[in-house]
Amino acid sequence: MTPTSPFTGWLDADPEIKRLLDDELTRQRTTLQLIASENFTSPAVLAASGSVLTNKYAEGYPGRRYYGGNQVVDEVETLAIERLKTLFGAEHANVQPHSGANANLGVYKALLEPGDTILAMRLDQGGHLTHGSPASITSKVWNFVSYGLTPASDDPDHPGEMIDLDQVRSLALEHRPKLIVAGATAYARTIDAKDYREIADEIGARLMFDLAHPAGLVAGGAHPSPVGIADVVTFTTHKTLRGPRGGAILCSEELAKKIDGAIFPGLQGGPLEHAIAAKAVAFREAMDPSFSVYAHQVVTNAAALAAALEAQGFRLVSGGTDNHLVLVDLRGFDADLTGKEAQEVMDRAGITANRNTIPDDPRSPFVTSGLRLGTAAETTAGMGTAEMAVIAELIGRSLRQRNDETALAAVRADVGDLCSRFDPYPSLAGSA
Ligand code: DSN
Repeated sequence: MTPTSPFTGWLDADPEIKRLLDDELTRQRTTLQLIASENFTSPAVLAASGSVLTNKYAEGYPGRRYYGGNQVVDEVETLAIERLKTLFGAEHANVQPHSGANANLGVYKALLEPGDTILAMRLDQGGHLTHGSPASITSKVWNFVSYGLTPASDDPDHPGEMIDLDQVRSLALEHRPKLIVAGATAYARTIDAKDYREIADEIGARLMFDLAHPAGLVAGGAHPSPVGIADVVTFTTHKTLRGPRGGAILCSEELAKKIDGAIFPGLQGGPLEHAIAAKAVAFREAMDPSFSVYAHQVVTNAAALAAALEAQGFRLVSGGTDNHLVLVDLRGFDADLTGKEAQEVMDRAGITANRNTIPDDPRSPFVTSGLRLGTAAETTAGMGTAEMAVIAELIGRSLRQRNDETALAAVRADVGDLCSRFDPYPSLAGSA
């Protein structure tokens, strides 16, 4: 019989992309992945992400679609919603946001009018672009007032650079925002929703918690949950939660209609049902008791990495960590070393991280004086506290010897040895 389909089979038809995917799998396997917002997602999540659900248009919500043929998709999305509600104990879940940025935009759109005031954390203090950065559309549509951290302190018993809740309260009383945003992208300490709830209640504001970074820690019981305290909780599914790239929103039944309408049709068209299926897979994985062990190990590893980095002579913003990340102030280690150069040097040594602004950074966001490091990915690969000490030593060695290519090659070889013992994907042959 003559085949009628034009397809010849997986990626054999595209050797260039096949090679690049193989190259990326090799990179992820053979170098250290320390970007705090990344993780190694499971082969099951990868399979769902690459499934035929990518073909389906499904504008609307389960049972209320604008296209035919959504019987299966409705079951997929309902499963994702129910699993997510169970995982976090939430009344309502929306799994359609394409990203954390869209989730945040959706909440602003649902709860506010253009021009309304929002109180959120400033980007250079650890906040996210969508928390009102001048570079983000959020700052063009809404009026942002920004809070930051307390001043740095040399007293190890009273470290500074903590979220300045007194400032949050006084700005809230002065500006009467309609919405207060808690949560950060580069903050190493616990953020307790209850502190913000009190302030929001004092002025009758809504409270949104951007949980993108610690979502997996909350799911695994290693971090306090803002669900039921904040009016709305947004997050991405690909960081500590270890799912596919994407976003999600949790809220009370009271806000469900507004939130759903703000995401579709307010902000997005067709949902990415292949991503939603992959989110459902990840939510199920996060309900397994082994995920709680993982989440606690991520935190233990970050504390071990922090201590080992301090022993290498690095100063840590906020004096340490309670979560999955550490923010390094490079200036004490070497006044001439920028975050940009450190990131590039570490790349050459096989250590992947991102430069980051530190509070009141004298350098631009493109150059920076800091490095952000996270433990979520390498903990998935099986690393523990002993490996965190090795990683800190490799980082210290590469940055001290950054102008010596032979020394960097030696670090690269040691990184390769370490990674060869912790392969995140032993079952994948290639073309992941
Ligand atoms: N860019 C993400 C992060 O790295 O934290 C936030 O959107």
